[in-house]
Amino acid sequence: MLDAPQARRARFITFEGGEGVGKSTQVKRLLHSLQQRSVSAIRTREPGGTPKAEAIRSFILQGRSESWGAGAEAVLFAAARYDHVSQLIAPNLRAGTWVLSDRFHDSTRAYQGLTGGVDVRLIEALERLALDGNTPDLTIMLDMEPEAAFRRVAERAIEDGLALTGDRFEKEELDWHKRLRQGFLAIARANPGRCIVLSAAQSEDALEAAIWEAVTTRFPELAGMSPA
Ligand code: Z5A
Repeated sequence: MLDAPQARRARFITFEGGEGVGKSTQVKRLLHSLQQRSVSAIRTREPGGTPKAEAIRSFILQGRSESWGAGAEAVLFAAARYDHVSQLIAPNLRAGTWVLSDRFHDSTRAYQGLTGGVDVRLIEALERLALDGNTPDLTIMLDMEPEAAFRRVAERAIEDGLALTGDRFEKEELDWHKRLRQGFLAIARANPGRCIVLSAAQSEDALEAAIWEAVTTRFPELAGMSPA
């Protein structure tokens, strides 16, 4: 049972950026750093994180909603997020557990909104409903040239012995990914109190250290905790 002060300290951190920039890698590393300091924390992802949201993830990433258009897909991502927030994120934060999410609402803003052309009023209305006040305390935007990120994804596919087929977003043209990158950077500029942009074009260890510095600067209560 967690005491009340710990419950008040639980933080919600999201990782955003294009494909292959290293979000999943760094979410796992930050989770490890927090747990080493006995901070109660979980990692999750979007779309997904709960059984219902994972079902919506499969539907979208298999391309089954592609012909519906970006507006309907924004609604689908929001439906997944509604379940994810209400069933997993909010209860954990209330219980004093930190939540780290691999993508969250900024992905809808960037993919469906700024790149997909969906009206900002729809994006904002969906966001209000799905988040229900659970805005991230900190968003770490990992930024790098899409060409270099693609090489990483290709190398990962070779290492895993998989054909590089890609999901439906990975198949978009390079120019589209460059616009997506600018979209994420615009979101960060518009939300300087919440977002921090870090170069993803550095080693995993160097990026992990930069993220830890950003997290401990934002949440000084962590700075004095030594790893077990
Ligand atoms: N989407 C949307 O449109 N709207 C929304 O609201 C939401 C999502 C929530 C989900 O895909 C798709 O849904 C996504 C946006 C859309 N589009 N796509 N594609 P996903 O979750 O399957 O894919 P992703 O989020 O793009 O993840 P990813 O491709 O797995 O990339 P990553 O998590 O950023 O990278 P990684 O897996 O940590 O690393 C990739 C490889 O690089 C791997 O082999 C690592 O070992 C390597 N790596 C990682 N860091 C480094 C460094 N620093 N140096 C060298 N190599 C590294």
